[in-house]
Amino acid sequence: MLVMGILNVTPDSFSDGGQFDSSTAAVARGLEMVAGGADIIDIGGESTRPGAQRTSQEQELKRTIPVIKALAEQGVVVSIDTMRAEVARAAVEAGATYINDVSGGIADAEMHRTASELGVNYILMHWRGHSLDMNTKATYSDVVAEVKAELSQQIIKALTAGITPEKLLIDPGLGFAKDTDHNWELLKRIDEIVDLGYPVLIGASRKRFLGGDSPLERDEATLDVTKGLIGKGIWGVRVHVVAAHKEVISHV
Ligand code: PMM
Repeated sequence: MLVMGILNVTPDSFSDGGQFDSSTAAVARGLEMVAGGADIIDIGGESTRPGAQRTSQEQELKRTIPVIKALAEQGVVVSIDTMRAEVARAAVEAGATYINDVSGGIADAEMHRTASELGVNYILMHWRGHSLDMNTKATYSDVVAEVKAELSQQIIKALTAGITPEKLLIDPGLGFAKDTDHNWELLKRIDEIVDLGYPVLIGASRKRFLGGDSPLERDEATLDVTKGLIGKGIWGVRVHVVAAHKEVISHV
């Protein structure tokens, strides 16, 4: 199981509290995660926490590109966390080799074509709408079956746009238009998502469904989720605290 370290270069990120909103600090944090064993660093310039307003494309580029360039130059495997095709393109030109699109291609009609043209890895996440009102879309009769069906639809679109199956990864999108019970049900029945046949990434780190009053109180619970995923054919976990996850995974 790979460990993807989260590097949110956003002043309003719910978990970093804006601590790493300058490029220099962000690069240092990225290198620290690499030293801790991170296989990939996922760099995002737009907050997707529930209720968040959108960030402008210009702002997103300004926050992420210098950090991507600096880390890629040092040989770090970089992923760009963006829903915008133009940001993805600039990030890949700066050295990113993964596009992590939390909207799975829904937010930007050009995304799948762009990812296909760039020929990089594309992480397609389950998504039902922007963060501002996504909680109103958390209605399912069978969350796993519906997430699976909606992921399948986007997978077909991605493949039709020319993304090759070898470059495609999927993510059930914990916390995105899902309430607490939905997230736990997805984790419990994660094998059904793995059955889709693509590498699966899981992002549970510090999310509200884990309980606790603040994100920093959720690190133990995040580790427990990762422990529970071991042996289930999961490709990677997207986490804030890299070294502890590496440790847990290596002890299997
Ligand atoms: N979660 C967040 C942002 N990007 N990307 C993927 N692939 N999966 C996720 O679950 C995911 C993501 C929101 O969490 P953060 O604000 O801690 O980055």
